[in-house]
Amino acid sequence: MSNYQPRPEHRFTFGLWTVGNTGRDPFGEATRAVVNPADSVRKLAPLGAYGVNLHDNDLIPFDATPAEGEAILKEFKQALSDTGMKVPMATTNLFSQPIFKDGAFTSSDPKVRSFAIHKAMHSMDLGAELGAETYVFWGGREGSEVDAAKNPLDTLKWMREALNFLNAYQMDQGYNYKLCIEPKPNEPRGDIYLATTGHALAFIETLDHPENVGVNPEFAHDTMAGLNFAHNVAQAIDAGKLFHCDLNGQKPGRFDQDLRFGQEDQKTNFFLVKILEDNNYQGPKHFDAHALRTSDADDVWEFAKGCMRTYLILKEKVQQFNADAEIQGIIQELNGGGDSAAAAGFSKETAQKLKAENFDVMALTNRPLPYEKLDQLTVELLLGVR
Ligand code: GLT
Ligand code: MN
Ligand code: MN
Repeated sequence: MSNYQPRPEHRFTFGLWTVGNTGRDPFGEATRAVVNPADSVRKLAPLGAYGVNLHDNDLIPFDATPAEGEAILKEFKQALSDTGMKVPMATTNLFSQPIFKDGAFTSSDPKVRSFAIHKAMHSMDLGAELGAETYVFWGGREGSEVDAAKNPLDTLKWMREALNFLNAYQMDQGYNYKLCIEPKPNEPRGDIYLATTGHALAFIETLDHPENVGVNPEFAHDTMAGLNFAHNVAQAIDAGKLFHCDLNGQKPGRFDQDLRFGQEDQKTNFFLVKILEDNNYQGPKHFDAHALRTSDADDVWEFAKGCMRTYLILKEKVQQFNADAEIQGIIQELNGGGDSAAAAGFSKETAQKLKAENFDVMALTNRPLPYEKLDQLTVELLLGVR
């Protein structure tokens, strides 16, 4: 079996909204037909995916009657049990309906905020029924264009109230969800609150149960903010907060493209896969992307295969990088110097000793840093000539 054959143990997942994307954008209508969620499950399973994720309304339309909802759920559950596919993550659509045009948890209307929490509780029930273990909060409409309209400190308070309430609800129900905040800097709002992974990490510590809340960072979102996604993922791992990860492609300075994983910037993606693999990240690798608007229904499955295959190719490159004697020799030479005086912690004695120490500043300044050589070796490895 080829090294690039996806298997369920790789824990690759796709949102129903990703392979089900119809190609609609702000300037044009759909270019593909609506996909039945049960069909997406049956298509993804033989490709080697582990599962699908969903918003409440990806599966059960907002205006479905209870009887219609039941029938859809039955068909979907049948597809899951026939294929062995899982639903590891669920989330709430708090952005499509016009009632959320000025935010859900951060609407200035308390009734809208209450409705958003009501909708999220029902959606948590649905996710739990399907076996989801992670519950994501992407605040797509939680933002502003007119800063005179609301106090951003109020919006943080409202967001905190909602997340505390919903976490208490799910604990009370015995659902055992891990909650994740998914940050994004803008789009569809001019500015979205909790704009980046770092913002979310800081906010989580203000919640009632920070231990139960982590992040679901997305490559495209932090890249839109001009940030280094691999660095942000590292910070989430360091904080013990990488509960889930959204992988896709994005060019900086563009609209939210949600491109196939690895379509752009293979070097950053290589270091992202390296961070995940070297740190034994065990959560789902969720491709939150969609096929290009130009794709037909068949090409959508090429898109899905491509996301998983590129991840596995980069994983193999990581193994090659970690085993490359020349590359590892340079890294060892650069980083093998041991600890600084700070590593053992502060004491009056060590501080005094350090203050009295004489440093050979010229020698330290002139230590060789062969970064050109190291980066070229990395590039050659990635380009397949090494
Ligand atoms: C939407 C968004 C994604 C979020 C999804 C979860 S929906 O497609 O662009 O990044 O992960 O709500
Ligand atoms: Mn996105
Ligand atoms: Mn996402």
